[in-house]
Amino acid sequence: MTNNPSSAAAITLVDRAHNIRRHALKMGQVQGQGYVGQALGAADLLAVSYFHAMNHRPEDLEWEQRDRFYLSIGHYAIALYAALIEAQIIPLEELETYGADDSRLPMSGMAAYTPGMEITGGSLGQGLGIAVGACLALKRKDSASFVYNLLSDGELNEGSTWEAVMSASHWKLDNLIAIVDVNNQQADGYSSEILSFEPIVERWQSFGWFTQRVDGNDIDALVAAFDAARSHPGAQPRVIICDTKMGKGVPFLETREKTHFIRVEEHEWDLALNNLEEGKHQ
Ligand SMILES: Cc1ncc(C[n+]2csc(CCOP(=O)(O)OP(=O)(O)O)c2C)c(N)n1
Ligand SMILES: [Mg+2]
Repeated sequence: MTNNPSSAAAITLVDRAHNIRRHALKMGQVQGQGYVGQALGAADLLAVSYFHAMNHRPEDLEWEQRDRFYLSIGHYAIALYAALIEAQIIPLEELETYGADDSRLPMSGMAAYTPGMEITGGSLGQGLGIAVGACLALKRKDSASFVYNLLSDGELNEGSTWEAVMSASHWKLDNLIAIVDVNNQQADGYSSEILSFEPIVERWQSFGWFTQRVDGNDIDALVAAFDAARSHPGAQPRVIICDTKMGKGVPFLETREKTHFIRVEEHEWDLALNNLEEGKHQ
């Protein structure tokens, strides 16, 4: 972030990720259900994106030189809202409106409603293509901005994703950084069993991308990968494949089966929030 308030200077990325998880759980609690497992799993990569990697100005969302964050997976909106709340782009108290009529935080993300949300995702497999178009436009404007595109392992089942993968290297889009959240889950079961995405590194490499694979819940590994993606000298797009754990930080959600969309019982929300706090102090 370019505006780093001095009071926030001591907040570490681990703290940021923790706060993102807490905001997401609190939003989930409002509805009693949701895509909470994804938010817990992706919190670390969101913390590194918003508080380490990206140049952006929370007080000036239209700043032309900003790096863009394109959320391809509309159902991950709760995760993005949590990051936007942590970045003070959305006020903390607004999380109480999550999923309500007229809220700026609908359960499935809508860019027109939510400050800081750059694209409307939801129809899987579209986000990377949108990012390719944006990267081409930025290059034509001689912009130095990067586009970060978060997509899911389920989106690797979509042919349109691979069309975009191929186009990005054809156009030598070295301003494009794709982040793939490999949680090995999708709506109908394990991603690896529904349509295997392996060998994932070799596949992206074979399409001409600078490819890294990291533990997506390891902040230090993420920082190193995001830095390397940005500074890589090759005229090629970059991808960071992040292996994440659904429900990360809340043990009883980490081990729950079928976590694509979860209902959490009323008494379990406080337990989940307590578990998260306890985990922080271990
Ligand atoms: C083109 C399209 N097909 C189907 C869906 C329905 N759908 C919504 S989320 C989802 C699962 C996608 O996999 P992933 O994003 O990896 O799931 P998660 O990790 O969140 O469980 C599906 C099939 C959709 N949104 N778009
Ligand atoms: Mg998935």
